[in-house]
Amino acid sequence: MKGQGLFAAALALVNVELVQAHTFIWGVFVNGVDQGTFRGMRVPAYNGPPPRGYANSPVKDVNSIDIRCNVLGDLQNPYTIKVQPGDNLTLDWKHNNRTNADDIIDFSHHGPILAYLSPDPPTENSFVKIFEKGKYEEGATPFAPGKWAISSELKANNGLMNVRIPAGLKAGHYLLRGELIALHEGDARFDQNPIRGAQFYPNCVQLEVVGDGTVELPKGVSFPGAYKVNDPGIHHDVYCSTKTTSLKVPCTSTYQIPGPTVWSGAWPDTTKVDVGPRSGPATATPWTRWISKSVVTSATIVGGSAQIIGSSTYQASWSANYATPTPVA
Ligand SMILES: [Cu+2]
Repeated sequence: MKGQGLFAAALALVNVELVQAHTFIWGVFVNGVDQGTFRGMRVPAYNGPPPRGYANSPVKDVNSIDIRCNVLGDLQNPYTIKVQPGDNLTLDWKHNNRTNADDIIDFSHHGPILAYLSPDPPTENSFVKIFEKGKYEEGATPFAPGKWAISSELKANNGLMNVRIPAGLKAGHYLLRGELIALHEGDARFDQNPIRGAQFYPNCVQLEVVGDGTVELPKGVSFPGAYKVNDPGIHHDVYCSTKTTSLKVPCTSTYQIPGPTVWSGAWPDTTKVDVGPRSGPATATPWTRWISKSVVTSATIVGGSAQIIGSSTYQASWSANYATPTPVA
Protein backbone atom coordinates (compact mmCIF):
# COMPACT_ATOMS: atom_id res chain seq x y z
CA MET A 1 0.00 0.00 0.00
CA LYS A 2 1.73 3.11 -1.18
CA GLY A 3 -0.70 6.03 -1.46
CA GLN A 4 -1.62 8.78 0.91
CA GLY A 5 -4.79 10.45 2.02
CA LEU A 6 -8.27 9.07 2.54
CA PHE A 7 -7.90 6.34 0.00
CA ALA A 8 -4.81 5.05 1.75
CA ALA A 9 -6.53 5.15 5.11
CA ALA A 10 -9.44 3.15 3.78
CA LEU A 11 -7.06 0.57 2.42
CA ALA A 12 -5.22 0.42 5.71
CA LEU A 13 -8.31 -1.00 7.35
CA VAL A 14 -8.18 -4.09 5.20
CA ASN A 15 -4.51 -4.22 4.28
CA VAL A 16 -3.34 -7.74 4.98
CA GLU A 17 0.19 -8.15 3.91
CA LEU A 18 1.38 -11.21 2.11
CA VAL A 19 4.54 -12.66 3.52
CA GLN A 20 7.24 -11.38 1.26
CA ALA A 21 10.90 -10.76 1.50
CA HIS A 22 11.64 -7.68 3.51
CA THR A 23 14.52 -5.45 4.27
CA PHE A 24 17.51 -6.48 6.33
CA ILE A 25 21.12 -5.43 6.78
CA TRP A 26 23.22 -6.59 3.81
CA GLY A 27 26.44 -4.99 4.96
CA VAL A 28 28.10 -2.50 7.29
CA PHE A 29 30.43 0.39 6.50
CA VAL A 30 32.91 1.35 9.22
CA ASN A 31 33.85 5.03 8.93
CA GLY A 32 32.58 4.83 5.36
CA VAL A 33 34.53 1.71 4.38
CA ASP A 34 32.42 -1.29 3.42
CA GLN A 35 33.21 -4.48 5.32
CA GLY A 36 31.69 -6.66 2.59
CA THR A 37 28.26 -8.04 1.77
CA PHE A 38 26.95 -10.38 4.49
CA ARG A 39 30.21 -10.14 6.47
CA GLY A 40 29.46 -10.15 10.17
CA MET A 41 25.69 -10.30 9.61
CA ARG A 42 23.47 -12.80 11.34
CA VAL A 43 21.64 -13.24 8.06
CA PRO A 44 17.93 -14.07 8.46
CA ALA A 45 16.48 -17.17 6.88
CA TYR A 46 14.95 -17.11 3.43
CA ASN A 47 11.20 -17.16 3.67
CA GLY A 48 10.37 -19.24 0.64
CA PRO A 49 11.74 -20.75 -2.53
CA PRO A 50 13.58 -18.53 -4.99
CA PRO A 51 12.87 -15.74 -5.79
CA ARG A 52 11.17 -15.00 -2.46
CA GLY A 53 14.37 -13.86 -0.87
CA TYR A 54 16.04 -13.08 2.40
CA ALA A 55 14.60 -11.64 5.54
CA ASN A 56 12.28 -14.09 7.12
CA SER A 57 10.34 -11.06 8.15
CA PRO A 58 8.38 -9.61 9.61
CA VAL A 59 8.75 -10.98 13.07
CA LYS A 60 5.42 -10.19 14.71
CA ASP A 61 5.39 -12.10 17.99
CA VAL A 62 7.26 -9.97 20.55
CA ASN A 63 7.48 -13.03 22.83
CA SER A 64 9.27 -15.13 20.25
CA ILE A 65 13.03 -15.73 20.34
CA ASP A 66 13.01 -14.48 16.74
CA ILE A 67 12.51 -10.94 18.09
CA ARG A 68 16.11 -11.07 19.31
CA CYS A 69 18.02 -11.26 16.02
CA ASN A 70 15.44 -12.58 13.53
CA VAL A 71 15.08 -16.19 12.36
CA LEU A 72 18.52 -17.88 12.38
CA GLY A 73 19.79 -15.04 14.56
CA ASP A 74 21.48 -17.60 16.81
CA LEU A 75 23.73 -18.81 13.99
CA GLN A 76 27.13 -17.18 13.90
CA ASN A 77 28.60 -15.55 10.87
CA PRO A 78 32.18 -16.64 10.12
CA TYR A 79 33.30 -13.01 10.16
CA THR A 80 33.28 -10.44 12.93
CA ILE A 81 33.66 -6.72 12.25
CA LYS A 82 36.42 -5.00 14.23
CA VAL A 83 35.58 -1.53 15.47
CA GLN A 84 36.87 1.04 17.94
CA PRO A 85 34.96 3.31 20.29
CA GLY A 86 33.81 6.36 18.36
CA ASP A 87 33.70 4.57 15.00
CA ASN A 88 30.81 5.50 12.75
CA LEU A 89 28.93 2.50 11.47
CA THR A 90 26.57 2.71 8.53
CA LEU A 91 24.12 -0.17 8.34
CA ASP A 92 23.12 -0.92 4.75
CA TRP A 93 19.44 -1.97 4.83
CA LYS A 94 18.39 -3.46 1.53
CA HIS A 95 15.41 -5.39 0.20
CA ASN A 96 16.05 -7.32 -3.02
CA ASN A 97 19.61 -6.43 -3.85
CA ARG A 98 22.50 -4.41 -2.54
CA THR A 99 22.49 -1.62 -5.09
CA ASN A 100 21.35 1.99 -5.20
CA ALA A 101 18.40 0.89 -7.32
CA ASP A 102 16.93 -1.17 -4.48
CA ASP A 103 13.62 0.05 -3.04
CA ILE A 104 14.72 -0.64 0.60
CA ILE A 105 11.19 -1.16 1.93
CA ASP A 106 7.67 -0.36 0.83
CA PHE A 107 6.65 3.22 1.56
CA SER A 108 3.66 2.01 3.57
CA HIS A 109 6.02 0.84 6.31
CA HIS A 110 5.88 3.84 8.63
CA GLY A 111 7.63 3.48 11.96
CA PRO A 112 10.73 3.96 14.06
CA ILE A 113 14.32 2.79 13.61
CA LEU A 114 16.35 1.65 16.59
CA ALA A 115 19.72 0.20 17.57
CA TYR A 116 20.78 -1.80 20.61
CA LEU A 117 24.13 -3.11 21.72
CA SER A 118 24.68 -6.26 23.79
CA PRO A 119 27.67 -8.32 24.76
CA ASP A 120 27.87 -11.42 22.56
CA PRO A 121 26.33 -13.77 23.51
CA PRO A 122 23.43 -11.85 25.06
CA THR A 123 22.51 -12.50 28.67
CA GLU A 124 19.56 -11.48 30.81
CA ASN A 125 18.87 -7.75 30.31
CA SER A 126 21.96 -7.21 28.19
CA PHE A 127 20.56 -5.20 25.26
CA VAL A 128 21.20 -1.47 25.69
CA LYS A 129 19.50 1.02 23.43
CA ILE A 130 22.02 3.33 21.75
CA PHE A 131 19.91 4.97 19.05
CA GLU A 132 16.29 5.60 18.13
CA LYS A 133 14.29 7.78 15.82
CA GLY A 134 10.53 7.70 15.44
CA LYS A 135 7.91 10.07 14.16
CA TYR A 136 9.19 13.57 13.49
CA GLU A 137 6.42 15.34 11.68
CA GLU A 138 2.66 15.30 12.13
CA GLY A 139 0.47 14.43 9.17
CA ALA A 140 -0.86 17.58 7.52
CA THR A 141 -3.91 16.16 5.79
CA PRO A 142 -6.65 13.87 7.05
CA PHE A 143 -5.33 10.37 7.76
CA ALA A 144 -1.84 11.22 6.55
CA PRO A 145 0.72 9.25 8.54
CA GLY A 146 3.16 12.12 9.01
CA LYS A 147 6.89 11.61 8.67
CA TRP A 148 8.59 8.58 10.12
CA ALA A 149 12.18 7.41 10.37
CA ILE A 150 11.63 4.34 8.17
CA SER A 151 9.46 5.67 5.36
CA SER A 152 10.63 9.27 5.14
CA GLU A 153 14.25 9.02 6.20
CA LEU A 154 15.83 5.56 5.95
CA LYS A 155 14.12 4.91 2.63
CA ALA A 156 15.08 8.35 1.30
CA ASN A 157 18.62 7.78 2.52
CA ASN A 158 18.94 4.65 0.39
CA GLY A 159 18.68 2.36 3.42
CA LEU A 160 21.74 3.79 5.15
CA MET A 161 21.44 4.05 8.93
CA ASN A 162 24.19 5.57 11.04
CA VAL A 163 25.10 4.23 14.46
CA ARG A 164 28.15 5.17 16.49
CA ILE A 165 30.17 2.93 18.83
CA PRO A 166 29.93 4.47 22.32
CA ALA A 167 32.93 6.46 23.57
CA GLY A 168 35.36 4.46 25.68
CA LEU A 169 33.47 1.18 25.25
CA LYS A 170 35.35 -1.71 26.73
CA ALA A 171 36.95 -4.17 24.34
CA GLY A 172 35.10 -7.40 23.67
CA HIS A 173 32.59 -9.14 21.50
CA TYR A 174 29.24 -7.46 20.97
CA LEU A 175 26.08 -7.84 18.94
CA LEU A 176 24.67 -4.71 17.36
CA ARG A 177 20.93 -5.18 16.98
CA GLY A 178 19.50 -2.87 14.33
CA GLU A 179 15.74 -2.77 14.12
CA LEU A 180 12.90 -1.29 12.11
CA ILE A 181 9.35 -1.44 13.42
CA ALA A 182 6.71 -1.01 10.71
CA LEU A 183 3.39 0.18 12.07
CA HIS A 184 1.12 0.27 9.01
CA GLU A 185 -0.87 -2.56 10.57
CA GLY A 186 -0.07 -1.54 14.14
CA ASP A 187 -3.65 -0.47 14.82
CA ALA A 188 -4.25 -4.21 15.29
CA ARG A 189 -2.68 -6.34 17.99
CA PHE A 190 -0.91 -9.49 16.86
CA ASP A 191 -2.29 -11.51 19.80
CA GLN A 192 -5.83 -10.59 18.78
CA ASN A 193 -5.38 -10.66 15.02
CA PRO A 194 -2.26 -12.60 14.02
CA ILE A 195 -2.52 -11.76 10.34
CA ARG A 196 -2.01 -8.09 11.21
CA GLY A 197 -0.13 -6.21 13.94
CA ALA A 198 3.17 -4.34 14.07
CA GLN A 199 6.03 -5.77 12.04
CA PHE A 200 9.53 -6.06 13.49
CA TYR A 201 12.70 -6.24 11.45
CA PRO A 202 15.48 -7.01 13.92
CA ASN A 203 18.90 -7.84 12.54
CA CYS A 204 22.19 -8.44 14.34
CA VAL A 205 25.79 -7.72 13.43
CA GLN A 206 28.81 -9.32 15.11
CA LEU A 207 31.29 -6.74 16.36
CA GLU A 208 34.59 -6.94 18.13
CA VAL A 209 35.40 -3.72 19.93
CA VAL A 210 39.14 -3.25 20.29
CA GLY A 211 41.18 -0.68 22.20
CA ASP A 212 41.67 0.13 25.85
CA GLY A 213 38.23 1.50 26.67
CA THR A 214 36.93 1.00 30.18
CA VAL A 215 33.22 1.78 29.78
CA GLU A 216 30.91 -1.16 30.38
CA LEU A 217 27.38 -1.34 29.11
CA PRO A 218 24.80 -0.76 31.84
CA LYS A 219 21.92 -3.11 32.57
CA GLY A 220 19.62 -3.23 29.57
CA VAL A 221 16.65 -5.25 28.41
CA SER A 222 16.08 -8.76 27.09
CA PHE A 223 14.76 -9.90 23.75
CA PRO A 224 12.22 -11.36 24.08
CA GLY A 225 11.02 -9.38 27.09
CA ALA A 226 11.60 -5.74 26.20
CA TYR A 227 8.41 -5.30 24.20
CA LYS A 228 4.78 -6.02 24.98
CA VAL A 229 2.08 -6.39 22.37
CA ASN A 230 0.11 -3.54 23.91
CA ASP A 231 3.00 -1.09 24.31
CA PRO A 232 1.77 2.26 23.00
CA GLY A 233 4.65 2.33 20.50
CA ILE A 234 3.65 -1.08 19.13
CA HIS A 235 -0.13 -0.92 19.23
CA HIS A 236 -0.32 2.39 17.42
CA ASP A 237 -2.42 3.73 14.57
CA VAL A 238 -0.17 5.64 12.19
CA TYR A 239 -3.17 7.01 10.31
CA CYS A 240 -4.45 8.83 13.33
CA SER A 241 -3.65 12.50 13.66
CA THR A 242 -4.54 15.33 16.00
CA LYS A 243 -5.52 17.27 12.92
CA THR A 244 -8.08 14.70 11.90
CA THR A 245 -10.65 12.40 13.38
CA SER A 246 -10.11 8.69 13.21
CA LEU A 247 -12.66 5.96 13.66
CA LYS A 248 -10.01 3.70 14.99
CA VAL A 249 -8.83 3.30 18.55
CA PRO A 250 -6.52 3.87 20.24
CA CYS A 251 -5.94 7.21 18.57
CA THR A 252 -3.04 9.31 19.68
CA SER A 253 -0.80 11.34 17.46
CA THR A 254 2.09 11.47 19.88
CA TYR A 255 4.33 8.53 19.31
CA GLN A 256 6.38 6.85 21.99
CA ILE A 257 9.16 4.61 20.68
CA PRO A 258 9.02 1.21 22.42
CA GLY A 259 11.72 -0.18 24.68
CA PRO A 260 13.91 1.60 27.22
CA THR A 261 15.32 5.10 26.91
CA VAL A 262 18.57 5.57 25.01
CA TRP A 263 21.55 4.98 27.26
CA SER A 264 23.22 8.20 28.42
CA GLY A 265 26.58 6.77 27.32
CA ALA A 266 25.48 6.60 23.70
CA TRP A 267 26.36 9.42 21.31
CA PRO A 268 23.72 12.13 21.49
CA ASP A 269 23.77 12.47 17.71
CA THR A 270 24.71 10.17 14.92
CA THR A 271 27.06 11.51 12.33
CA LYS A 272 26.26 11.18 8.69
CA VAL A 273 29.21 9.59 6.94
CA ASP A 274 30.00 9.49 3.24
CA VAL A 275 30.26 5.85 2.28
CA GLY A 276 32.64 4.38 -0.28
CA PRO A 277 31.91 1.64 -2.79
CA ARG A 278 30.27 -1.60 -1.72
CA SER A 279 32.28 -4.79 -1.91
CA GLY A 280 30.91 -8.29 -2.33
CA PRO A 281 27.88 -9.69 -4.09
CA ALA A 282 24.92 -7.39 -4.78
CA THR A 283 22.43 -10.19 -5.18
CA ALA A 284 21.63 -13.51 -3.56
CA THR A 285 22.30 -16.73 -5.41
CA PRO A 286 19.51 -19.36 -5.52
CA TRP A 287 19.06 -21.17 -2.25
CA THR A 288 17.81 -24.61 -1.26
CA ARG A 289 16.53 -24.07 2.26
CA TRP A 290 14.03 -21.69 3.82
CA ILE A 291 12.15 -21.31 7.07
CA SER A 292 8.58 -20.29 7.61
CA LYS A 293 6.87 -20.52 10.99
CA SER A 294 9.74 -22.70 12.29
CA VAL A 295 9.41 -25.24 9.49
CA VAL A 296 12.62 -25.75 7.58
CA THR A 297 12.03 -26.79 4.00
CA SER A 298 14.81 -28.26 1.90
CA ALA A 299 14.68 -28.46 -1.86
CA THR A 300 16.70 -28.85 -4.97
CA ILE A 301 16.47 -26.11 -7.52
CA VAL A 302 15.83 -27.54 -10.96
CA GLY A 303 15.45 -25.22 -13.89
CA GLY A 304 14.72 -22.30 -11.58
CA SER A 305 11.95 -24.02 -9.64
CA ALA A 306 12.17 -25.70 -6.26
CA GLN A 307 11.56 -29.40 -5.81
CA ILE A 308 10.91 -30.12 -2.15
CA ILE A 309 12.93 -32.95 -0.67
CA GLY A 310 12.10 -32.70 3.01
CA SER A 311 11.29 -30.62 6.05
CA SER A 312 12.32 -30.29 9.68
CA THR A 313 11.77 -27.91 12.56
CA TYR A 314 13.97 -24.93 13.35
CA GLN A 315 14.51 -24.03 16.96
CA ALA A 316 16.88 -21.26 17.87
CA SER A 317 19.60 -22.38 20.23
CA TRP A 318 21.55 -19.52 21.70
CA SER A 319 24.83 -20.43 23.33
CA ALA A 320 25.53 -19.05 26.81
CA ASN A 321 29.23 -18.79 26.00
CA TYR A 322 31.08 -16.89 23.34
CA ALA A 323 32.21 -19.23 20.61
CA THR A 324 34.81 -18.03 18.17
CA PRO A 325 33.23 -18.08 14.72
CA THR A 326 34.29 -20.92 12.49
CA PRO A 327 36.28 -19.50 9.59
CA VAL A 328 35.12 -20.37 6.12
CA ALA A 329 37.41 -22.60 4.07
CU1 LIG B 1 5.94 -5.48 5.54
